[in-house]
Amino acid sequence: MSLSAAPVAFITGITGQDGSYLADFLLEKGYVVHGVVRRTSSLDRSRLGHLYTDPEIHNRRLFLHYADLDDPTTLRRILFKTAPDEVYHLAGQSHVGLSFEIAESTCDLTAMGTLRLLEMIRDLPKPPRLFHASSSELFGKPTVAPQTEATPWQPVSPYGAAKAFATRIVTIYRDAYRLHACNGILFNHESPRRGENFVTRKVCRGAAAIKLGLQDKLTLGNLDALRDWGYAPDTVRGMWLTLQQPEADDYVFATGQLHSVRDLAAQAFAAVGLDWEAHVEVNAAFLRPTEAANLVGDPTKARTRLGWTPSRTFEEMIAEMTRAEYDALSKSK
Ligand code: NAP
Ligand code: G4F
Repeated sequence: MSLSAAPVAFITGITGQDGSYLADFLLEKGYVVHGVVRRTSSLDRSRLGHLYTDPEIHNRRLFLHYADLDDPTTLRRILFKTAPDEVYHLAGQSHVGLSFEIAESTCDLTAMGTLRLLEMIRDLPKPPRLFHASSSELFGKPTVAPQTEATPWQPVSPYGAAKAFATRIVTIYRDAYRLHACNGILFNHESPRRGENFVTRKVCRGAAAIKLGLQDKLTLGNLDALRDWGYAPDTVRGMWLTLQQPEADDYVFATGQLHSVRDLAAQAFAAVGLDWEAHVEVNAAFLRPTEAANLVGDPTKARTRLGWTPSRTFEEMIAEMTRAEYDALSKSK
């Protein structure tokens, strides 16, 4: 495909777990990819390192632009200049626990940031299709399980409330202005590229570090918490499938399987031949003021309409993540 005929994607949050996998996926499909990066004091963008260092890709098919979700004039200019066919809106403060500590900025970026982006898209001469990364945190403590696209929302965190606003405003703009705007209601999804302060990565890294003698104990919060943990590369495939449909719509992406933090610890420690109970301790500092519960998704709509299915089991994914941590820590030892 010649570059001028290639579809153009625009990703907010390209340096994150999902953004980096989505960039890999879209480049593989022949897209030209534009990503938004924030100016920080460090140039370390390790999740994109393999793309950055490839001269066939960086600045030829992958372009990074400085902007921030709270800097609409810059974002607007880049959107006009790049004229994307598809926008994937993934940027935001994504840590639920931290949203209680930095509530205002979390809500501003996630809720108002999405509204501002919709306003920009609405003004473009040819409005692109939009995918918004919504969350199972919308549901809070639902009374029905599993949750579908029709399950009522009752968020219990600042993060969840902000995602509820963002999700609803996407639907409103779809109906009011006929934008091809879609929500993916994403249940937890993990990978070796997950942020280090999310529980799966923290546990896999802790197990590997203890095995290598680099750490004695692993300190966690609520061991009874249950989550529907899927695999991030599967989720980004779902994002792309969502935008290829003729009609804009919302889809749940989930595995339908629940596991506890206890199961997670048992699985990760077993992957390095250790007994988790000998090494894990609980500290109330990691408990949250209120905690979502009973979050398990029903991906029937995504399966039947998009042909989307998960490619990994929870056990396979945790084994892969623990192996990746073990290999990385062994090299740095
Ligand atoms: P992540 O790894 O935390 O990545 C978040 C991305 O947002 C990073 O690229 C980050 O940039 C960027 N960002 C944060 N604040 C920004 C700002 N003010 N301006 C511009 N960019 C900003 O999150 P993820 O796991 O990839 O998740 C992607 C999206 O899906 C998020 O919106 C998250 O809330 C949502 N989601 C995720 C899950 C999940 O299980 N992973 C489930 C449901 C929904 P820096 O690299 O500079 O920090
Ligand atoms: O890994 P977590 O921090 O993920 P959480 O809160 O479910 O949020 C993630 O998934 C959401 C989808 O529902 C996304 F919208 C959101 O952006 C993010 O990606 O915590 C998972 C569970 C929680 O119940 C938490 O209380 O693990 C429990 N937990 C127990 N000990 C811990 C810890 N969580 C963290 N981060 N650290 C702990 O030490």
